[in-house]
Amino acid sequence: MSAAHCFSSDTTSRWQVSLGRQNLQGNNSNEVSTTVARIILHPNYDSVTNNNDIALLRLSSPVNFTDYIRPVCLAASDSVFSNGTDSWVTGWGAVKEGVSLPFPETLQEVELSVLGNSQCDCLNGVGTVTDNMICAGVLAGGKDSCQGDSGGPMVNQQGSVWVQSGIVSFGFGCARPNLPGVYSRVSICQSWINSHISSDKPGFVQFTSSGLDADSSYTCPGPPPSTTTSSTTRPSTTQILTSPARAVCGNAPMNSRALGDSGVVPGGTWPWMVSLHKNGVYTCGGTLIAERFVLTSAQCVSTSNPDVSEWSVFFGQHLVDGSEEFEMSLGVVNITVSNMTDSNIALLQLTKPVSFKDHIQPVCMDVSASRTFPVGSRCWVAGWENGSKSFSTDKAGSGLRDLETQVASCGDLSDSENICTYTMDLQQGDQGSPLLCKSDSSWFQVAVVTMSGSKSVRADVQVFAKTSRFGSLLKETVGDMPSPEVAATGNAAGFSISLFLYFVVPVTSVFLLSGS
Ligand code: 4AZ
Repeated sequence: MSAAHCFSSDTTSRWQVSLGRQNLQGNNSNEVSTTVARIILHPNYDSVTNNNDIALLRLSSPVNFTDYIRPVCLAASDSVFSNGTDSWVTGWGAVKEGVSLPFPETLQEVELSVLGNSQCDCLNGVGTVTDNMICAGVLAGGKDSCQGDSGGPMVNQQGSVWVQSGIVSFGFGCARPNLPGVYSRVSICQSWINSHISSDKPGFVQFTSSGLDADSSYTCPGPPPSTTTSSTTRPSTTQILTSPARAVCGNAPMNSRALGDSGVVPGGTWPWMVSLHKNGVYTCGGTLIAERFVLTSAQCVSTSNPDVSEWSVFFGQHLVDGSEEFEMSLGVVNITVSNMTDSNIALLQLTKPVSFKDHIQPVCMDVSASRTFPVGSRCWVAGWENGSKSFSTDKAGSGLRDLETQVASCGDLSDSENICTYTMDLQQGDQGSPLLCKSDSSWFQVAVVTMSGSKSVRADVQVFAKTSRFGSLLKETVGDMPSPEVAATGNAAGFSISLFLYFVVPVTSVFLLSGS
């Protein structure tokens, strides 16, 4: 049993399962390895919400049980895990955010307490935790599962028997205070698991917790935690562009996106989003990066000699909820395309400068590559997923959407050239859209979505070329760019014990951004 998000498909050929293993490096005298005959992903697994994040692997041949290799019991459907239930999580994942387990990568364990679903949902952002999930952690932070622990178990002891209650699934960062980790709830899946195993079914055990479950009466205290600056915490910042003063970038005064928010976005949320139309047809997303420049993917302009007269740029999208209304549009006088080896960008120079308002603002560009976006940082992609459809006469549900993700480790790939995130369901219409991450109090566009085939780190990780790669072209073409508001904010980092998944993962596999 593992997590569905560990698998990009049900293709078994590159997978191997190791059992009885203690270290990932060196010899393990008790180890047995086997290949996989079938990968069964939960049919209702949702990669956006992580709901039903469970998979079953049928091994190619039965394994013999030893003192080192034994099956765990599974929590039966009528199990109860009350707030505070003692739990253990094991794995070979990162020992804290962005820090992998040191040589020889010995299996780690951490003791955590179950946290009730209502409280966990309040803490992680209302709507993130479903009944198919179970949470555990310590509110003070410092102990958690982390990247690479996914698919591994959370177990609870009842008498002399260990019962698996959860599968490591997701969390915001690792070991941060008040952000408990989220696990797939095994007990909910009893009938689904049994339906795929005909003989030698797992041992389901009813787990019962003593004591009252305080969670059933829990309600969120105050407003849910917000990761973005809202107009209530900062005065509205309408920038007037009188030279020589530089405009401020990366301010989104109307943005109230909170942790876990993904989907159709209210007007003004991402004030730098523009939509690019070629001969009147929606073609790509783009971003306003200066009063006269828009950034998009080179693939959107495709031809080497683009005709500027075909293009128009729409600003101030979606001010009226539920309809596609734009504040205004402008033409293009010049298109500059970068000339690097894999991903490329295009810069569209506008016919006249745009005046910034609360809902029309430039995003920050890290031209000098001085910003870091550590593993676990929350980032968003905003875009019009199936663009051309969105701009048809059918206006229902056709607005700008966004997807939340987290920065993941790029493995062996250069961190200065690339940024890696957990896989999102990107569509063709997202081409040219930004990957947006906050640094201090400003929003930065860290990458442009392109639909080209891409490198891979792990099956659940997407690689983007950092926009800072194009720093010199940006400076040359755009000149002085708006700069972020100066702010000093500290970053708290906790310690977590490390865990990683049970399988020896092929470290490189070809990953293609979905272009369907
Ligand atoms: C991960 O990326 C991951 N703190 C797993 C668990 C948690 C965070 C990240 C929970 O595999």
